[in-house]
Amino acid sequence: MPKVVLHYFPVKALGEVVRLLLTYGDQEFEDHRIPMEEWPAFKPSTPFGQMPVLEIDGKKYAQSLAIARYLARKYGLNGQDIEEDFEIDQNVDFVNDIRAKAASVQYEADATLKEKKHEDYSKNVYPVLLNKLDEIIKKNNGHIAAGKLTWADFVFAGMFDYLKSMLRIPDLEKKYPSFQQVIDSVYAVPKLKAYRDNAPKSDI
Ligand SMILES: N[C@@H](CCC(=O)N[C@@H](CS)C(=O)NCC(=O)O)C(=O)O
Repeated sequence: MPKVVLHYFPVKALGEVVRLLLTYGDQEFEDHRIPMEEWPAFKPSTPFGQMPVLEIDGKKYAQSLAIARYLARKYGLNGQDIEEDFEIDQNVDFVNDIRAKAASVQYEADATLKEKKHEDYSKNVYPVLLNKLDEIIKKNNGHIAAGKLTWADFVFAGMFDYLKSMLRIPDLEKKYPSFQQVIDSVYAVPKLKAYRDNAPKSDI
């Protein structure tokens, strides 16, 4: 077996999808959780100055979605043809757009502007995006794409708590039961449920 290390912060956020996919693929890995204080020293060794970074026998793989797509191909969680692959990529990009919108508020340095932006997006932006996602999932049998379990569901399940926290909607899955369906479809896989039950707890 290759030596596999996942470098990420001690949270789920953008790293969890990689942890979930490695677990799904029965790949043993070192879950290297780097505390914020140690990050400045580690940062220059990463390909883009960011994490997650997956290291396989010393080769570094960066960008969470590229890593997820790569592992999905290894473990059979991609589409069955280029049409399905396209739909998965498209809908993952949409999920990522929602995350990026919320992150643009979360990481706004000006506190007044941050609150203004949050108010505006909560009223005018998030509902449109979340309703659209709800519609997509309903059309896809409780999945993000292709009407079946794919790596797109892993992306969503992995980042869900992070997304919820940035949107400031703690009961998001109650407002949108379809979102819970996607998460449930991932953790219905026994090894993923076991992974979640034993993973270090984090709010995001
Ligand atoms: N597009 C990148 C974004 C990665 C990213 O934003 N990582 C954040 C943590 S979630 C990070 O490394 N922040 C520390 C920094 O930029 O110094 C991906 O999807 O992997």
